[in-house]
Amino acid sequence: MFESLTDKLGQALRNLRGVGKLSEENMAEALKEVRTALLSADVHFKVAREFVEKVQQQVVGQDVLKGVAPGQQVVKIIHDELVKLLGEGTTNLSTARPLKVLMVGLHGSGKTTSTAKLGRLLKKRGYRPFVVGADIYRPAAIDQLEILAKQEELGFYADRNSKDVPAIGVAAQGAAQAAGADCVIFDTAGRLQIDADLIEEVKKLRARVQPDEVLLVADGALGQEAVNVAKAFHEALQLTGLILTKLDGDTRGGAALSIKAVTGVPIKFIGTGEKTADFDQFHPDRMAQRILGMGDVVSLVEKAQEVIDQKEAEKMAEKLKKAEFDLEDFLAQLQQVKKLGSMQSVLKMMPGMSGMELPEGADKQMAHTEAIIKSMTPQERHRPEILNGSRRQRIANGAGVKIVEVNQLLKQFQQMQKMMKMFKGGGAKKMMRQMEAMRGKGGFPGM
Ligand SMILES: Nc1nc2c(ncn2[C@@H]2O[C@H](COP(=O)(O)OP(=O)(O)OP(=O)(O)O)[C@@H](O)[C@H]2O)c(=O)[nH]1
Ligand SMILES: [Mg+2]
Repeated sequence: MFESLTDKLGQALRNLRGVGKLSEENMAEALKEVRTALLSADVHFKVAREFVEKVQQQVVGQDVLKGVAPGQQVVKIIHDELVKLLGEGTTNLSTARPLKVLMVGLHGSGKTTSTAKLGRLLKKRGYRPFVVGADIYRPAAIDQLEILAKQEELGFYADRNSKDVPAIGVAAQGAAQAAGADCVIFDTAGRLQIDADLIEEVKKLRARVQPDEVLLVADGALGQEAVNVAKAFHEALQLTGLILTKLDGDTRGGAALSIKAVTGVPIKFIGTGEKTADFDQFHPDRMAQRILGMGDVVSLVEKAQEVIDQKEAEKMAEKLKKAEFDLEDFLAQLQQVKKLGSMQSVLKMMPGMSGMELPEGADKQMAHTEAIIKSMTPQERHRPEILNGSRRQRIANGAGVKIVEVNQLLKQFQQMQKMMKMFKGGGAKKMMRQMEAMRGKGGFPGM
């Protein structure tokens, strides 16, 4: 459901390329796309609005980090805001002992499976868990739980003859205590839709067993409907947490964001498959990455922050402004880009670009450029105009390339220098035209 967010973000953020400072104007469109994407992914309009406002506050006025595209920097900010939003409230389970957990949710959301999964997990954490089949409407549900309990070696209680759910709850607690269990998990019945009878029944059970946790088991693939369900359950039962199931497969976890934002109930666990082992404590940062679908943009930005020396970058910018930028500086820039990995791997980490192929041999071209500059003497790098035919041949031999490549590089560099001088002389418009003209010709790799 968040695929569209990824695509739209990718598009909107691509338009930010070349922007030096993130401003209200140049961000407006991108943020509008973020909002639209959130809305179309069934996020409540208030949540979407507040979220975008928060991101905007952080983004506007930030200098663009050297070495990352402004769009990527925005992705990082969106990511961090998502983590904050998803992570508010504790995602830890109550530490009470004995621990009593009530599982509620719609039909087929994964209550019975999650009951066994949670039992298994708590057993690993040193508890002696006991699971209770309190679904009196489907005998098969009780059998299902019993099989899972056997398989995971958990205590088990059910009363197949009783229709009195609260009484079953009380009897189960007695049985659990007698068996020396210190954790009881109640699996309850679901309905196709939330209805008054179901809520009434669970409310009574809740009153009788006084659980430490009331966990709503919600199908992660549901959209807006999941939010309504969660709201209704929360109003009736004061939920203490959520278990989002079926986050394996294509689900992007959009429901997670909506439910969490609307109800304020923290997500505590996620189900990622049919097996009892497919169950994890919830991690806001992983979920944020999943919702964004931004591959590794976030780590790319972090890497760039680490790798690219801010001071160094400022010095470069100053040189560029004064038109003192020479091939030596250019080489240093190339090497900075290289620290991020190959051009293709850098591209892969960018939103919307992962499928894009660099023109054949872009990395090779970059390597050639580097080799050419390295074959020059410091004097030549500083004053390329002294490079006559024989020097160029020597450099080509040294770099293992053809002399035309050396000529090409020098020509492009000359054009760039011209532009820098124009810029220095205030001919910004003229420079823009020049740049437009150059764009078609490939320009410098890595610039
Ligand atoms: N892929 C996947 N399937 C799951 C997950 N959790 C549960 N299921 C499957 O979803 C189906 C329903 O799961 P149950 O645990 O029976 O759901 P329930 O909420 O107890 O259903 P009722 O008792 O009928 O209300 C089963 O086929 C489970 O195997 C999950 O995290 N991933
Ligand atoms: Mg069930």
